[in-house]
Amino acid sequence: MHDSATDSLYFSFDELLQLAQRVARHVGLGEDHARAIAQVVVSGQRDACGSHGIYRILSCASAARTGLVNLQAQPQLQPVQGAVVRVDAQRGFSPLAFETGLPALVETTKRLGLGALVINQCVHFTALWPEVEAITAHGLAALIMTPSHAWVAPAGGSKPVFGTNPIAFGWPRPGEVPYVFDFATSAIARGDLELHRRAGTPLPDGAGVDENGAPSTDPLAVARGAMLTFGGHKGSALSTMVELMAGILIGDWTSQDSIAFDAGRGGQPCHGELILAFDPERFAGDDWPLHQQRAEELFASITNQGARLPSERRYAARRDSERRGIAVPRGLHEEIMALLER
Ligand code: NDP
Ligand code: PYC
Repeated sequence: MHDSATDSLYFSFDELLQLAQRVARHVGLGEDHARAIAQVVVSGQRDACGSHGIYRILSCASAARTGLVNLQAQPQLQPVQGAVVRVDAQRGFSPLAFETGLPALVETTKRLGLGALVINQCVHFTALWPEVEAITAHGLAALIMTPSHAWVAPAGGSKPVFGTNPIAFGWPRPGEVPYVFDFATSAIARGDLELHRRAGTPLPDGAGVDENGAPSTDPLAVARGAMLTFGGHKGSALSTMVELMAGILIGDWTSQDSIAFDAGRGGQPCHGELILAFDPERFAGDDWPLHQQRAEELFASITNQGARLPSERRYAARRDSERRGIAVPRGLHEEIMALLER
């Protein structure tokens, strides 16, 4: 269906899933990768996540063409060591590596109360909330972080050191969608900078500096200069933590290593990811249902005053998509179809 008011086409989840899978296979990805990637980017489009929806299939295709991604990688699940489940992604895309490690993460977390899934050497271009939701679906809380490419300057500096380094958190709720937040520690995500560049629109104030360190809202100037963290020194410290915990701690690359490996080829970041899971029944003990109710009271004290919970916009978009189909801007759809001709 085409809506001329929004110039968007509307698809069912399965239609869009098949299109994304076709593109992924067309650029040379194996069947399992194509399925796992399509699931994530179509979920993003369904939830109106502009920077990490179906648009990302374009990033996936261009990354595949750099030759830096192992398109047939079979993620290797390593023997579990204590609370640490490790998957070597073999330089393939991350969604299949996450799927490979999830069952062992859930089992380990339920056994020990706390579990870590370490993914090494994955090429990463997706949002983190689909992984958070996959963990909260098991009644567990989740905390996830990952580096990216060094595009972001530390507070007080003007040279890129950090990636856009997202942090995501999820809390399971009885009979409800989970409480989830998921954001870049940069003022805006790189995906949003790209969308501004494509649309020819300025960045918000505070998003970045040009090559001379002067504040700029020009996406191209900021791409040549540096993006900035959100919240000044606070975002800068959180971003440093992501480099340490999801890079150095797990024996993997930092955002600086990732961009050095890319060497100007314009591919997607390659590094590790740290996924922590917590079993509330082990932490809170037999009184967990009581404490879970206290969490609900906390959420109510936020929403009762008109404030919203993170992910509420996303869940509302999901409901809309389920009702009337998933909207894809016509121009973006044309670009995706053109990929199939190349
Ligand atoms: P946003 O700033 O769009 O949103 C951040 C979070 O805050 C969301 O959970 C959002 O919920 C919530 N939120 C927004 N406004 C409000 C509000 N007024 N009240 C309460 N909560 C609110 O995220 P970013 O642009 O920083 O990141 C977008 C995506 O990019 C993320 O999914 C992230 O994982 C991904 N990303 C991935 C990277 C990678 O290396 N793989 C790197 C950087 C980013 P809601 O969605 O409902 O608005
Ligand atoms: O939007 O910053 C971003 C991003 C980096 C890698 C994937 N998404």
